[in-house]
Amino acid sequence: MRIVVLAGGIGGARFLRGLKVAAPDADITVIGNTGDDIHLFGLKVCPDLDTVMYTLGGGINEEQGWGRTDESFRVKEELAAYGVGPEWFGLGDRDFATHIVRTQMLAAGYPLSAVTEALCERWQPGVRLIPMSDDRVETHVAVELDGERRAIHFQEYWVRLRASVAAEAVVPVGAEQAKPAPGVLEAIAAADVVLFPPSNPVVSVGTILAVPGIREAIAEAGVPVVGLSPIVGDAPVRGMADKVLAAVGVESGAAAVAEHYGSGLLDGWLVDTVDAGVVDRVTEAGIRCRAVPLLMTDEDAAAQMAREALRLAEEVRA
Ligand code: FO1
Repeated sequence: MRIVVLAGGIGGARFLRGLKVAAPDADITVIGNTGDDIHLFGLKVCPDLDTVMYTLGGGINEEQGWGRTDESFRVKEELAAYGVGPEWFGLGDRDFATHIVRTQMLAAGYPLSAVTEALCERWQPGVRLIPMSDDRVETHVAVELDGERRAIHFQEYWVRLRASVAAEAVVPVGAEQAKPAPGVLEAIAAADVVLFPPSNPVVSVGTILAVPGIREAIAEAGVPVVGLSPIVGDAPVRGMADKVLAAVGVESGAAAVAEHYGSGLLDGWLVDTVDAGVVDRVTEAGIRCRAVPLLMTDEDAAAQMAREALRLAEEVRA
């Protein structure tokens, strides 16, 4: 079975770890969000690609969900001693090596997709990880700070401000001109099922879908497209989905997110058991819906969620 997954960071990576257990023989292609990418200290940092790569390759810091295990911050301390920031973004020494290799390869002329493939040779994530695009796309968030409207990088919104101010708009800068990376459209066309993990529907899955051609390829693939709600009750399981959903005028709820994707894209939707009450609303929107436990407390729970998603895909197909 060929499965295509559109993944953001922590939620996407943990779901993928479960999917590998649930479907050990499947051929899994992950289309990774690169809107969170940031240039720091002259280096290109790709948080979502790295989170997927480290999580599936056994190198992730499990408590944080991002960055390397057994990490130290000597380089960051030295940079700070020179007065070189930003001090709010935690790049560890081991993680730095990844960004140095990536930046060196990009400077040598390799596209991000080839660089990601090369990095994955070390990590052996057991999936094919492709960035959504080789072109630069950067998610910016419009906020009001000190009485002034400003557009800031998504990482500044999330890591420095901890999403403490309202997001007035979310813009994937560069997405309109971006092309899907080599292999993205081919993987979608060859897929038996497409899955949206419980990743952020605006700044993760939404950014991938904003690359011209990707949404259309999924809608036209003629295979089941099944998603899992990142909202349980009325709050995101992690992250700031509620804040960025408000920016695009969508209420923070499992049904509203399904409607936001829409029946033109989504065939099936899993909500948590606490949201069983919205199953009828989602069904009325033309999307087959089930309520199952959706908290990825451990790998078994993530595997069970993946099984439920694949089961719903089969129901849709039948
Ligand atoms: N998240 C934080 O909350 N604080 C950090 O200092 C931080 C640094 C960081 C460095 C590398 C990396 O790959 C991820 C990092 N993250 C950090 C996670 C990241 O900000 C977001 O969780 C994702 O971009 C959202 O998917």
